[in-house]
Amino acid sequence: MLNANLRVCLALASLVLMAAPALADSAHEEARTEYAAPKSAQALTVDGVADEAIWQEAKWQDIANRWLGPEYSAEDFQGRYKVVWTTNKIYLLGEFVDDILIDTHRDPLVQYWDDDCLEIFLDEDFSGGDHQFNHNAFAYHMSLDNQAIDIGTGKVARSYSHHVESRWKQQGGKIIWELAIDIYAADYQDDSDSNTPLSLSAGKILGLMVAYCDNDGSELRENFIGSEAVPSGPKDRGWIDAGLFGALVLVE
Ligand SMILES: [Ca+2]
Ligand SMILES: [Ca+2]
Ligand SMILES: [Ca+2]
Ligand SMILES: [Ca+2]
Repeated sequence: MLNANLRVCLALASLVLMAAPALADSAHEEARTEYAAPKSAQALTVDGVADEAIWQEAKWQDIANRWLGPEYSAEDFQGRYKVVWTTNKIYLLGEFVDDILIDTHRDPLVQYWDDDCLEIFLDEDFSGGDHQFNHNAFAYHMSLDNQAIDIGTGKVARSYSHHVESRWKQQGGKIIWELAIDIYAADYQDDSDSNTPLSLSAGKILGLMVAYCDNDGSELRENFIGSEAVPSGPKDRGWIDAGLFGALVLVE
């Protein structure tokens, strides 16, 4: 039989559990964004032109948390993104203002974060946790030549460009960047050709964070600006810590 104190403790614990928001868990920082992505019946054309009707149904999410570098102006950088999905892929639309586009390191595996670079962090099962040298989550660093680079389990950078179809276009002073991304689970094997992208369905929750490395002519990137707030610790640690990612909810 439970004693009275223990019974009170258990009652309080269950109240706390009931009161907690669904997406607050110990694996993630508090106050993560929650993005509801609408489903597209058809595959989209990845061409940097957002003329598919489904894009009108998705809401914009700002990329406005300054993780590294000094204050910047609206002419220097602005960014926001949308997401839609199909059974086969996640589609991301980025809209950016960047006054100078730069790709100094022509080798895609060298200092890719110090060129202008769109970073898309994806955690297939919203598990949070470390993903530096494993595939618990991916951090696709998209270069201006549309390559996707991340660190593999061999602890060196490698190309995952076969996971991401990417095209961008300038339009009215803005960069419209459209991407289609295959989603892989944590059991992804580098150097294997038998990895299979997951089939997606409504109700699934993934971890997602989007960021931009802005360089306008410096040796190192000038700003690193992301979609999630980083309340404590190193603000640029998304490439290691999936606990910073927001929740991407797939809805019908
Ligand atoms: Ca398109
Ligand atoms: Ca800039
Ligand atoms: Ca994971
Ligand atoms: Ca730039």
